[in-house]
Amino acid sequence: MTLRRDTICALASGPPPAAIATLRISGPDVRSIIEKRLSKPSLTPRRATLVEVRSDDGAVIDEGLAVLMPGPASYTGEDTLEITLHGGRMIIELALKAFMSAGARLAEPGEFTRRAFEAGKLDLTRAEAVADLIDAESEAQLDQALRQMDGALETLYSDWRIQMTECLALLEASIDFPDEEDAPDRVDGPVAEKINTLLEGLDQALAEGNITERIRDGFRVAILGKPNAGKSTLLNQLAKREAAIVTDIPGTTRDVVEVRLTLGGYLVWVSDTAGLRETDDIVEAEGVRRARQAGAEADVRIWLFDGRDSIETDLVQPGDIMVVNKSDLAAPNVSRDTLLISAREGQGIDRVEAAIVDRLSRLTNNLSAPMITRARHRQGIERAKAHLLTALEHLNSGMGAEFTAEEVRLASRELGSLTGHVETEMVLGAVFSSFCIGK
Ligand SMILES: Nc1nc2c(ncn2[C@@H]2O[C@H](COP(=O)(O)OP(=O)(O)OP(=O)(O)O)[C@@H](O)[C@H]2O)c(=O)[nH]1
Ligand SMILES: [Mg+2]
Repeated sequence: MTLRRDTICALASGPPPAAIATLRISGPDVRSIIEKRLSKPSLTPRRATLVEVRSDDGAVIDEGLAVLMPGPASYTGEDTLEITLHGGRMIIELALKAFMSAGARLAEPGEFTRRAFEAGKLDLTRAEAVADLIDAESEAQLDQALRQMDGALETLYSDWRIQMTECLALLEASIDFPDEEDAPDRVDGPVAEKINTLLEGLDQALAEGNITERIRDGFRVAILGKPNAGKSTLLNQLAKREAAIVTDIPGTTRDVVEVRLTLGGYLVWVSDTAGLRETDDIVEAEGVRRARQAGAEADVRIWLFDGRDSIETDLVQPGDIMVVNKSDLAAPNVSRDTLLISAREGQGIDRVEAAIVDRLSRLTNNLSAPMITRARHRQGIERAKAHLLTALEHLNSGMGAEFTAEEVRLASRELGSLTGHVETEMVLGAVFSSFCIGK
């Protein structure tokens, strides 16, 4: 039995009031809604037509451009109407009400894309890319989303699944024809080789995934140093606003203060931290503990020194950025790769930014597309990897091809659930509920 779908409608453009608003309707009742609520009873497919939208009592709500995209050649695969009206709150509300009284209901978050997925228009990785495209705030995020939209991840996962299927074919053959001359031994070698190649690929993707998740969620940059070095002043300069409190009292910052920036096309979270020192003050001591933690978790560390103090480098690691501050008060001799700035005067901030971007581009340089961007994918790949490792163990301990095959099958299932080829309602719900309404 095929379920008769209902018709959904939603505001697909940004929050009102705005110059214009695009409403979207998709489902079997689109044509009858057009007949009931628009001033033209039918529309030429894929052609923008000027129409009036009317409420159920016939009153004109607004006039706008409507485009009918008949299924299956539409985003959702169903008949879809997109209509652009003036972007006022009242107009949008009344228009949606008019569509609802003619048979539509309000869409849930991501429901249009979910229908596209269910109509086979895109796999789950591409559906996620749609959400990422919308959310992208930096060029690197956009690049990544576009690549995923292009099917880069889907291709990677299906290649892996094909290799797993080949493994299974070998194993099945040895199960079905056990009497063939030393059959198990003949397949063990090739199967182990295939599994090892797969594991290498999975491992590489996992290693790169750390970076790509950062591209999506933002890199972490921590400003560290002694009390009063000017860390909060530097943060405020980078943020171009007074995000953190600045005073001449050492130990002013206690909590980690984070600001979100885009630098050189990357999304970055910069955190200002408590000055590192021994202290009996329990609040400050907690601040120092958090500062150390922020430093340990950061992708890029900036060590800030007061130019009048001695420069201690015990905690500095290779790749960290060394910055000497208060150049207006003292300009000590520093090594070539140490930056000399005056945070208060706003001098040299651009060089600090450039140094951050330089570190980030080094991190992202060696990435081979395609890449994993979400924790969901990393976890799926990790589970697939665990099954493959168990498969190898079974193979090596001579457990029998059935056991090895079962693990390979489970690994393949994990990848299938990433693309949506093996569907589980839970996965679909989790993916689409993070979308915005109207998408
Ligand atoms: N002359 C001069 N003073 C600066 C400069 N940068 C910061 N200061 C001053 O140094 C003092 C401390 O600055 P903060 O930014 O609060 O220092 P901090 O490193 O955040 O200090 P804690 O939060 O205590 O760890 C303030 O009085 C700032 O105005 C600078 O470039 N030149
Ligand atoms: Mg501070």
